[in-house]
This record gives sequence, structure tokens and C-alpha cells, in this order.
Amino acid sequence: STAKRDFHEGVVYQIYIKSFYDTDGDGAGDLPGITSRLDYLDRLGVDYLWLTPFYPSPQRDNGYDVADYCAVDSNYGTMDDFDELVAAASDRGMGIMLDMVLCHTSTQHEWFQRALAGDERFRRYYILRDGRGSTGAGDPGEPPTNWKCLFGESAWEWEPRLGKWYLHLHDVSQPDLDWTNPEVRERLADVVRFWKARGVAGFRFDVVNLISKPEVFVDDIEGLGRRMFADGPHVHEYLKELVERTDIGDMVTVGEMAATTLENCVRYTRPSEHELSMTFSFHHLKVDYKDGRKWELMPADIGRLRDILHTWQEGMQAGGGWNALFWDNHDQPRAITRFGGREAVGERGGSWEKVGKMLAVCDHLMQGTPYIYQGDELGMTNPGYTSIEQFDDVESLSYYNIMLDAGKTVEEALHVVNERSRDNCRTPMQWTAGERAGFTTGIPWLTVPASAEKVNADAEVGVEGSMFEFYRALVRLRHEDAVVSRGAVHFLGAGATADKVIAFERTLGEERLVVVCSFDEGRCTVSTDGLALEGYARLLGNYDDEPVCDGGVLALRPYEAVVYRR
Ligand code: TEU
Repeated sequence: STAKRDFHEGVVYQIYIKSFYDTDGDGAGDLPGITSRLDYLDRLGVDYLWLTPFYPSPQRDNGYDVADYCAVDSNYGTMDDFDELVAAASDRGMGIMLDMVLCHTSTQHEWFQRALAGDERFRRYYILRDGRGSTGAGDPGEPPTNWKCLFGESAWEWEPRLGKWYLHLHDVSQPDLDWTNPEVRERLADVVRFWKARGVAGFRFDVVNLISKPEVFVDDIEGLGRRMFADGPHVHEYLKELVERTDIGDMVTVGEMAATTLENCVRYTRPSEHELSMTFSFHHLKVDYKDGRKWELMPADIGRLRDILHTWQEGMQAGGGWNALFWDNHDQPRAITRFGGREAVGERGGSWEKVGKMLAVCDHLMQGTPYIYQGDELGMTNPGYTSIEQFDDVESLSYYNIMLDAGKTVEEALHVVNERSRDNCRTPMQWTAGERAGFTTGIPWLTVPASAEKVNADAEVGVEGSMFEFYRALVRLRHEDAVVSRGAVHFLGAGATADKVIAFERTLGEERLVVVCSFDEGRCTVSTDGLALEGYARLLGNYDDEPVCDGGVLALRPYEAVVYRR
């Protein structure tokens, strides 16, 4: 499928298939569900649709545990459904991007099963090690290193049928592949070729900066955590090889980079390197992690958020790289709740609309390619579940138990899970105010949030001033305005702005836009000194009228976002 627009000028929409639209009443979304909603996406105006994994999988990690890379899980439809979707999207000028989970397989994958059966060739597909202090065959000893997997416990699992420990950076059912084995790299290139031949426009590569492990496995004594295995020694070489072998250099590609660095992301995305079109990095979404720990709560530090965006926007620009812009994806709580607060946001009360639109302005006006995660365009919020039974995610359940073991009460642990769970973004898409939000006729796999009554597509599409129409206008702005897509970015000094305000400019030739976003729940003022706003008029904003600007002081209302143009 070919999208009508180059990724520099386009917008990507992420579809978490399981929660998008269900056509067969099994309570989970499917491929025909996407095809049936293409008019909605076309109206929003997006150019690319990134689909999360729909390959056969035991679903321990909702499809990121792949059992067969080149087929469609029957829960999601058939290969014909897939081909139909590609063609129908293409008719509307939308390209399909597929999620390639090449760092690990499921333990159910044939390769791992053959390794378990003792086939030496397939044992070499995975990362197997002897235990520490093992006295020989059959004695596990201790795990080879003290590494923790990203979902909590040890990254090593003893497997008697292998007579070894295997490495899993994610769930125990997701053994990491050994990319030092050339045969593995060739087989994974086959996967990319397979889907490319079916007409997709591009790929998203899951945790692709974790594919190259350290040369020597030693304990993490410096508290490096993920940095122990992020951006490993051969990662750039492997990526170049994959891109060249599969000839995807002209397609749109994005790499998900866990715990990465700016320097590496410049290298991943600078066109002359022939690696990727752009990268997701996550530093800006850790500003509410206490001491860097996801499962310890802290209010978002907006000064830090500004510093990180500043560094990444200007740093990627200086290095000739390209950012993927996003607040939300299927691994994050909803940004609107996160930055607005549960009370402030409420269920379409309080500052809900202001926060949602302000975040949208901030994201869509930066330099890079914006990603809209399904439901963001409606202003969907965290569901505020009341019982742990309502959660499904393997990571949430793992940490819930870890927190209980560490002495937290059920209420405390539930509170943290409510703030941080990946399920927050995975709730069913809110299509209507009707039963089950119009998502399914069956029993939804995750509880539909109460907010669906008010926050839904029916209530917003075509309604002036709605969140949906606001997003639609931002997409159009990027399509039509070169200063938004191609302009240079420059952050307007921290000194010039208030504590909770982020301001930057975009320039192209004579054109200049100034973007001011307040993350403050109250009113605040900003000196216009650093903004140079003389002779400027408001282009767009999230209040009906302009903020008062008088005597060199700009008075911003709660969560106000405003874009000025000369
Ligand atoms: O996520 C990678 C990743 O680093 C996440 O584990 C992230 O750290 C976590 O969600 C934040 O707490 C990707 C996929 O997006 C995710 O859905 C998968 O579970 C994971 O890889 C394994 O494939």
C-alpha cells in the first residue's frame, strides 16, 4: 500500500487491533474491524496505520509473543482479510505499517520448540548459558547474571529440556533471539521480505535497540538496568544489514528504542546511515517516575519534560536525525490523565478538553512525525478501574504482586497500577455512547470505561470544537504548512518561560510560528521577552479567544496552548 505522503509531512495512527473494532462478537477487535472503520480514519486524515501484532500467538503479551511471524492469528482474521485491508487503505491513500517483533519469539514458536526437542541448529537461535556455580549437567546453579527482565523478575529462566538458562529480556515466554547467529538474521530478513511482498508501506521494529547483547555477560553492579543491553555493540551493523537485505530503505520505518541515547538515535535515523526513518525514545515519558522507577509515583516534573524535549528536538535536528512524536502508545497510561490528573480531567468535566488539546498542540507542532494512538483523538482517559481483576497486562500483574510482596497494601498497589498500567491505553475504542461503547456485541476483553458515555466518536466526529475535529485540523495543518513539517525547531529558553510552560518556535525562510503550551492547572504568566511576539496573531489555540498579552506579559489560562504566526 502506498500512502499519499512522505513521512516527513505525514501523520501515523497507531491501531491496537485487539481494542479497535470487533466484527465477530468475540469481544476482541479484528482486521475486518479496521477495514470497516477506514472512513473514520480517512476523515481524521492520517497517512499511515501502524498495526500492533496480529500474528499467531499465545497472547501472554498480547501478540508481542509471536509464535509464527508469517501468518494471521485466527482471532484477528485471515490472510485474505489482511490483503483486503491493505488494498482498501491504499485506495484511500493510507499505507500500512507492520510491527516486527524480531528481538524475541514466543516459547511457542517452532524454533524454540525445536530447540527444546534438542535440535542443535535451533538451540543456536537463542541465548543459552550455564548457571553460575553449576556443578555440571542437570545442575542449574544460579542465574548467569543478575539482570532483571523488563517485566520485573530475573531475565534468565532455567529450562531442564535445554539443560541451560535462556535469556528473556521481557516475559519468561519471550526468549531472546541470538542475533550473532547469521542464520537467525537471515530468517528474520525473510519475515520482513514476506510482509513487504504483501504490499505494506513500512514497519515498526519492536525494541530493536536490544537485539545486540553485550560481548561479555557481567552483573549489573552500576545500576545501569536496561543500559546494560541497550544499543549494543553490533546494533547499527545489524540494522544496516537488515535494511539492505530486505531493500526497505525507501519505506517508512520506525524503531522502538528502550533506554537509548540521543547519539544513537541520530545514528539510527540520519539518512546517510541507511538504518531507519525515525525512532521512538521514552525519556520524556519518565518525568513522573520517582528515581526513574516506573512503579513509584511522583507528579510530572514539567521543567524536566521541557529539558528533555528541548534536548531531543534540537539534538536530533543538529545531527540530521528524525523523531517520532508521541505521548501515548499501547504501553503508556493516557497522557491526558497523566498530565491533567484524574480529578482535573474527570470524565469530560474539569480541564479534560483543555489538557487534551494542549497536549495535541505540543506534539503536533514539534519537528518529527506525530503518532496518534487510537482514542487520543477522542480524548480517551485512563479507565480508573476499581479491582485488580479488571487488569489483564502481564507487566501490571507482575508488578502488582511485587508491590504486595514488598509490603504495600492492596489499595496502595491498586492505586499504582491504576496510574501506571499499560491497560490504561488498551481499553476498547469508544465509538458510541451505547452499550459496550459500540466496540463489540460480545463481552469486551477489557472493561469499557465509564467515560464512553460522553467521550466517543459519535459525539465528536463532525462536531465543531470537538477533540476529534481539533486533531483533524492539526493533521491538516501539517499536511498543508511546510513550516510545521519541514521547519527548523528552536526552544525558547527556560528563563523566558514559567515553571510549567513549554515554548518553542518553528521557522522556515520568512515563516515563523511560536508555540506556547502551559502544563499548569492554574493561571500563570510568561514574559514575552524571549518569545518575540510583536506583530504576531493567533493561528490556533484551545480557548475561544486569545490570551491577554499586555506590557510584555502573556497571561495563560489553565492548560492553555496557543500558536502564533507572523
Ligand atoms: O515494549 C518494549 C518495552 O520496553 C516495554 O517493555 C516498556 O518498557 C514497558 O512497556 C514500559 O513499562 C515493546 C512493546 O511495545 C510492548 O508492548 C511489548 O510488551 C514489549 O516490547 C515486548 O515485545
